[in-house]
Amino acid sequence: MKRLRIAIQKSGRLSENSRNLLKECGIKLTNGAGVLKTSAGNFPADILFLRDDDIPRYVEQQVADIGILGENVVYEKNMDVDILEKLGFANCRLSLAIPREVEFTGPDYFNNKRIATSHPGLLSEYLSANNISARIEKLSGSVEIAPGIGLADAICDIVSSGSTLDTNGLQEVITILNSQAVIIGNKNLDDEKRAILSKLLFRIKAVKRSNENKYILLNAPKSAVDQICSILPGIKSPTVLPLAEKGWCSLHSVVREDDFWERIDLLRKAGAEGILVIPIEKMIL
Ligand code: PRT
Ligand code: ZN
Repeated sequence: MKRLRIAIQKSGRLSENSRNLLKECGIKLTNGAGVLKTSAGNFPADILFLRDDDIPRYVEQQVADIGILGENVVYEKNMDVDILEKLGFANCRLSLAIPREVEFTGPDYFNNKRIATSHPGLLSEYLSANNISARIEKLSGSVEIAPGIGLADAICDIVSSGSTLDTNGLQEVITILNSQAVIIGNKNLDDEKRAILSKLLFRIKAVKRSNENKYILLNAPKSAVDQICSILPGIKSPTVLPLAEKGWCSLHSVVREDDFWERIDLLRKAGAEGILVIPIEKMIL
């Protein structure tokens, strides 16, 4: 039987989340750090540990069948691969930044400026789409120090919290791209590999959904049930169970993590009590 070759980052910001995702999908990685390849014991997959920059090329050439990496690298490398699923971690953005004391006058500011970056492909695409003529200074790291040492007038770099820009006296002025970790796949997988891949993607979606949702239980007076049901759309309709105490019932439902606090406030206003919120292990629809 064939095995799906999955490339993940060897060591870096994506490694731990990538390993955890596979683990949550029931794929046990037997070997620890220091190896380049390992076999999953209980799933037809081999894992390759690579530098993230190499993953798009290896997937295009089918050295690996699929890979997990940042969208920014996928677009930067511009290889012929499919983006199969967004994974919701390693969220960041590729932005242009200039010294804090300089007044920003709009995209034209960058005309005839020198911009340091390790994302020359995405930057030059942005510049030509906006008719800006600037010089790109390609660096492989420590881009944020370039303006301070006189190497560039601006930078184009990955920003997450913004503290690196802040520490280096820079202000973020334009976001070129929002990025998160994604799964990419080779375009010519045979049927057998596609079958393994669809099994994996099914599990990944279940894990993602469980991370994005919480299970909620609460008690409420029966008279408030309709209003509470409208606050809790749930997967289908909420489960409503009678309580021993007359006139009261218990409601169970699923809420999305992102609007969770707003819903809790609305529920309390509607008369809900004893609210319990529980993480979901797996969510299969
Ligand atoms: O060795 P290898 O080539 O595999 O790894 P790498 O060093 O090229 O990449 P790595 O591990 O640093 O990042 C992998 C991916 O994580 C990136 O391609 C992004 O998709 C994503 N990611 C998420 C980030 C960040 N957040 C991030 N904050 N990548 C880099 N940074 C850096 C950024 O370059 C800057 O120096 O962190 C600094 C900014 O962070 P804040 O929080 O101060 O704004
Ligand atoms: Zn890299």
